[in-house]
Amino acid sequence: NPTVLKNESWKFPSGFFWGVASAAYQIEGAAQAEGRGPSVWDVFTHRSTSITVNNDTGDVGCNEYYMYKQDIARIAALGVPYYSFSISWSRVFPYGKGPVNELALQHYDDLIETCLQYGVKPVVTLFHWDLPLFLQNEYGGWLSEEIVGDFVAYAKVVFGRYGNKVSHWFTMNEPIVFCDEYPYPKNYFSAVTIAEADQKYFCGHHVLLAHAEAYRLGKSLGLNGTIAFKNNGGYKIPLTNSTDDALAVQRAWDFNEGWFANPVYLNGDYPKYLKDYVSTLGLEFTADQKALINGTADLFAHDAYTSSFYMAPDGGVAACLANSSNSLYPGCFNTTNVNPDGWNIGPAADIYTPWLNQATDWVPLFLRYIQDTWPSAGGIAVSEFGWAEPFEHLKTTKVDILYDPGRMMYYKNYMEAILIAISEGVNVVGCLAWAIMDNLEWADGYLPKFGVQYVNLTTFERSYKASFFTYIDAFKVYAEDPVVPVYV
Ligand code: PNW
Repeated sequence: NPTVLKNESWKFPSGFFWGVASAAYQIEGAAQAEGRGPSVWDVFTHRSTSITVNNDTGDVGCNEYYMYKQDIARIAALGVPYYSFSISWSRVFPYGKGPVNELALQHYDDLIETCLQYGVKPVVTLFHWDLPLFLQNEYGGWLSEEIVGDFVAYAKVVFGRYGNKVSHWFTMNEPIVFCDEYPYPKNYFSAVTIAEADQKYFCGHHVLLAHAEAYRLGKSLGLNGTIAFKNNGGYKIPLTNSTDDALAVQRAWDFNEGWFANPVYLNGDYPKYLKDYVSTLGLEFTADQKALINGTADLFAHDAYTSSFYMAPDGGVAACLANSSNSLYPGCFNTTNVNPDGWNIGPAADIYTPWLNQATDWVPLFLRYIQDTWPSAGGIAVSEFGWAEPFEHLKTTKVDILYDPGRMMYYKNYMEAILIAISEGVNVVGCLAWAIMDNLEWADGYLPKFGVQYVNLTTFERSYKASFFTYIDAFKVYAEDPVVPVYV
């Protein structure tokens, strides 16, 4: 029985917010509908040398743009209380800025009203990677500080329109991912004069300023929902107890989570090891900018899928730092999923998703690390977690597809891990399972399956997978609040 946990007195406290998540480009489709402008992802998926698996695109996606009423009804019928989705910037502003597209705003009006009608609280992300193409072409997108004003103008329209109907706002999804790959998707947009390896740090700098300005705007408008951004990354376990591995682990935190978390949660500034490097690029915040950025999140939202071992590069950290042509420079840390005895850190996910292992044993330590390192009065939300079932993309019969024991195990163990963390005093306030349904997994196309629902990409019929019930059962058994199915 997947819902029997270790200690039945453990509880998700009253008010714990939980649900399922999606992102606009991955599910909406309707790429040409109702005045939507192109985003960088439309170009990427349509280029002649497309890098997406099978030349897959988001043109039609899961057809969610036309099926959202059914999608909301389907989750409400299981008692899911929160739905996290993103708004497409290039629907609202087809050119990224300038004229507002009223049809797009009406679409999201109805999406949000439908949620509320079904008792499902909307959780909204403003930017989940689908940058309006016009802004990339005009000034290099996130590489230019010009984007700060355009992002805030977009935030102003969305905040103004949907205001207090949204319980939790996220400004950005995973800047580590989209800046790391900048210009995301990589190797397409010829960019400016900044060395390719350094572009991500310029992106990150402008993300922090844009996030902070949007947060301050939201507060000045008196929004009653929380505002934060979605950070991401796995737990980092030293491969050995050597001092060089310990140093490499700290460098890895600084170059990943700390890149965005230190400025927002600690002091408005970059963490030490990252700062050493980015200051050589002239990326330093003024005193006013530090004051602007510091404290601009109401909770710590982390997309916390997995864990990995981290270690010093071959030859050691110091030698790597002395050699800027080392492939691991400037981070100078390395990572592996296999420990020195040859054991994998946990079962591997789909072969298209090599960064993901089922390593839920570390989740309580991970959540404690976040709480101790970047304290947030609003607690921690696991804003995404999920599993790409091995070989699920090869299944052909519906019976096989809907039985997903790997994902059932992942959610069962993960929910147990959150309960352990809560029982040990970590303030975990919510979690959002990725994803509401199988969808476009970016450059990997529709092959990896992260959904708790299957989507037939020909008929667009949706079907619940077994793991969806495992996830919900955790709340039926262990939540102080009842799970209430809603039918309208
Ligand atoms: C997230 N990693 O991306 C994104 O927010 C989703 O859009 C995506 O579909 C989902 O996870 C599954 O991939 C990540 O390398 C990409 O650790 C990479 C990593 C984590 C999350």
